[in-house]
Order: sequence, then structure tokens, then C-alpha cells
Amino acid sequence: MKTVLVLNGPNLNLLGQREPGVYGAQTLDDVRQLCDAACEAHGLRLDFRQSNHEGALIDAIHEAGAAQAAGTLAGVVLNAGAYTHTSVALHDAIKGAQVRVVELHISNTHAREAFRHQSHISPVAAGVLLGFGVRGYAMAIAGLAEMIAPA
Ligand code: CA2
Repeated sequence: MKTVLVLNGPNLNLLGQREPGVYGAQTLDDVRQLCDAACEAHGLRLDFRQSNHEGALIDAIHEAGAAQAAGTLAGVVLNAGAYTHTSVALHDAIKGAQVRVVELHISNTHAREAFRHQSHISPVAAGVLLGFGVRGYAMAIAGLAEMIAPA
């Protein structure tokens, strides 16, 4: 059984506590539960993490690259939060680790402020999903399952 790493970046620990109009009312623990159900439905194991630190996210990406190369990881669902728009280091980490990443955003970043329109993740992502609310996490897991074992 392969693992999916769902990796959440800065401030996503605040989900459900503020800005429900943008991100909805569900908490990160609710998201963990819906990811668990999605993984179970696709015969995958869930590894769910959140960090506010860029270096910790980079370490997790390197670890994921090694696990994918070893055949134990299907890929990563990455909501890099605001690092999406700023982090060349995360871009380089994904490229260097040669890991399969589905970039995920709860909100439609293109319908928001101009500074959210650029992503350093998209050019190195296998797929991008945005604007579906937290249900997007389940869609991204389904997408990864499809990528590794096309129907
Ligand atoms: O839409 C998304 O998923 C984002 O990745 C969320 C990031 C934002 O910087 C990206 O542009 C788009 C923000 C995550 C912080 O979430 C909060 C949740 C509740 C209260 C405050 C922040």
C-alpha cells in the first residue's frame, strides 16, 4: 500500500478559526479526516502534516522524493500556503527530489489579489487544483491515485 503525503504550509493550522468566507469553516483536523477517507477509498495510506517553517517543508519534500524512488510513496498533495507565491527554494526542492506533486489551494488564487496569481510550485507540479474548497484535497488524492494507476 503506497502512502500519500498531504503537506500543508504556513497558517493552515488556523483553518476554520478565521476567514471562513475565503477558506470555509472546516478545521485542519476536519481536512485530515476527509483525506483519510479519500486515501482509504483509493487503497492508499495517509501521512498528513502541517508546518509554518519553509525548511521543514523542504525536508519533507526531500524525504518524499526518497520514498517515491523507493516505491513506497504515490506522491504529495501540497498546499504550500503563501510560500507558493514566494519560495524558489520549494520549487528547487520539488525539482531536485523529482517527486510527484499535486499543488492544491482551497481558494481560487487567480480570483484574489495579484500577488497570489504567481506560483513557484505550478511549473514543477504534476497537476494543479484550486478553488474547490477543502473538498479539493479529496480530489487531489483521487487525481494522484489516477496518475499512478490509470483506469
Ligand atoms: O487557498 C489556499 O489554499 C492558499 O494556499 C491559502 C494560503 C494563501 O496564502 C494562499 O494564497 C492560498 C493561506 C493559508 C492561511 O489560511 C488561513 C486560514 C484561516 C485564517 C487565516 C489564514
